[in-house]
This record gives sequence, structure tokens and C-alpha cells, in this order.
Amino acid sequence: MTLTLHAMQRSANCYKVRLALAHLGQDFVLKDVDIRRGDTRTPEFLALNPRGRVPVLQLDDGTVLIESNAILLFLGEGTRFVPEDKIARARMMQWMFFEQNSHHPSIGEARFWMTLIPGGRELKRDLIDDWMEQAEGALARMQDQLTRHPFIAGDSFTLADIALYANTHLAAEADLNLQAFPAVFDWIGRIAAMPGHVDMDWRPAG
Ligand SMILES: N[C@@H](CCC(=O)N[C@@H](CS)C(=O)NCC(=O)O)C(=O)O
Repeated sequence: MTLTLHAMQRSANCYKVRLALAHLGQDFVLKDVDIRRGDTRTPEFLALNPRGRVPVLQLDDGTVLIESNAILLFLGEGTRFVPEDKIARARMMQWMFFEQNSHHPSIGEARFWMTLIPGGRELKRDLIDDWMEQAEGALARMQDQLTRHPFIAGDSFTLADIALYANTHLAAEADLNLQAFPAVFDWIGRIAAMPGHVDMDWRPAG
């Protein structure tokens, strides 16, 4: 099966998908989309994803998948990254929902506007303090969990670790200090040391 990933290199939502594909050893074609250049607003891109967002995963039969965590589940089902046990699986999903409803909207938004958009700090000045406060709350929840478990959903490395690693390891880009969350800091090191890990700059050969 040929997979085509439409993605922006510095987007954490896109990095999650590249990281999962790398862990799975799955070949794919990478098509660069730069949202700052307006690439997600072209008629061609909107025909692919009318929401105008990356990542987008395209299968060779033309099927288009959107939403980074839905894409992770599509890729990860039936592999060691998704627990078979129903409760463990629900815990993994719980943290993936947390990533989308609490973590990304605070850490991800703050980092996006503070580092990726020229003048973003000024443009979003009214929102940044709130995002930072919510981000600290999200990191505190992770700290609590990771004090008791080696991985975010429990004892094994799952898609939830991949989903949460993407923005968390970039927290400094949102002026957040991970040293204040030592269990999260240690977890970052553990995830980066997993066999098959690739960093955000990694691209598939060719
Ligand atoms: N919940 C979506 C969020 C996707 C998203 O917001 N992607 C951003 C990049 S991280 C984007 O494409 N933004 C383009 C835009 O808003 O125009 C996911 O997880 O895939």
C-alpha cells in the first residue's frame, strides 16, 4: 500500500504521524504543505481536505484520512502500539483525547503562535497568558500520571505517547520549563531513546 502524507515539517500534529510511520517502518511519500504560504487554502488542497488542515493521509485507492489522532489509530491498529486489552485501550484513547482537547489547544497553540508565525506573540498577546496557564495544568496532569507509570497510558509505549510527545518535547518553544515537571522531562528522554524514534526534522528517504 502506498501512503502519501501531506504535512508541514514543523507542525507537531504532522510530526506525530511521521513518528508513528517511522516506528512502524512503513514507507510513505511526503508532500510538503506550508500553511504560512497558504498551501492549505488552494483549491487542490481544499478538494483533499475541505477543512484546510494538515496532516492528511492519502491511501492509494484515493481514500483520504484527516485528524492526526484518527490517522495514528488507522496506522496503529493491530500493532504493538495499541493494547488489545479493552481497558488499556480505553486508557490510551483517554490520553489521546486529552491531547486534542487540553494539551494541543494550550501548548500547541502557544508554541505555534510564539515560534511559527512572524509577529504571532503580538497578534495573540491577549490569549498567550491563558494558554500558558492551561499548558501548565496539562503538564501537571502528565506529571501526576508519569510519576506513577513509565508511559502515559500505563506500562507500555502506545500511540498516546506518540501523540503527546510531539508538542511536549517542544514546550520550551512556548516558554514552558519542563524541568519543573521532572517526570515529564524523564519521559521525554525515554521516548526519544525508544528504538525506531526519529526527530522532528526527519524525512523519509527520497
Ligand atoms: N485536530 C487536527 C488539527 C489540525 C491542524 O490544526 N493543523 C494545523 C497545523 S498543526 C493546520 O493545518 N492549520 C492550517 C490552518 O489553520 O489554516 C489534527 O489533529 O489533525
